[in-house]
Amino acid sequence: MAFFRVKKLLKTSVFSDEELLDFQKLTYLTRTEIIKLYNVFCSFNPDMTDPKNPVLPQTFLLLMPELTVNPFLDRMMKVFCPQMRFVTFENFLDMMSVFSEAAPINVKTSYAFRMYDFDDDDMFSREDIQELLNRLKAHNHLSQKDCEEIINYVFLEADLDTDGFISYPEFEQLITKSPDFIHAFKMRI
Ligand SMILES: [Ca+2]
Ligand SMILES: [Ca+2]
Repeated sequence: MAFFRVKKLLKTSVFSDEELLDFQKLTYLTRTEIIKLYNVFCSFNPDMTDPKNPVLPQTFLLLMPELTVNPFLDRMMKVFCPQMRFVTFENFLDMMSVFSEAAPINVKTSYAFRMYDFDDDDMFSREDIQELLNRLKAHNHLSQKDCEEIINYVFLEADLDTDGFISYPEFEQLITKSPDFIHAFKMRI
């Protein structure tokens, strides 16, 4: 199922061709996707004080079909909406760009690292992986023993310098070995 079912006209008079081109350069989205996402964003009645960059309360993300049940929604908000309580259209485009089919693996990997580094210390600890698994547990029925085995396996595979943490370069290496992980980092527009 497509992320949005919007049948509005794929037109906007808000942006000039040049501005749309700028958005295309700054994202991995096509012109059509950008206009479609703008129409979706506006359909939630945002604050249009600046019509080129409307603003919605962050709770708007909860209304999106693929996000309501996402166990990492708080982390997505943290990473993509740094001003916290609000989501601007530009924040929304950045987020949808990273989750788009066209975003390269290295970009997805970098955002995945930020999202799953729960204590924001730029390293994956055993606690970060435990938190990741806790959030997935509800879906996968993992026991604590399963979690410990997974954590041990991840560290055996990824912690190349055996310092007890997975650094970003180690995470990148892990992703090249297990590209499936990053497939979850996708949403249809
Ligand atoms: Ca961490
Ligand atoms: Ca390490």
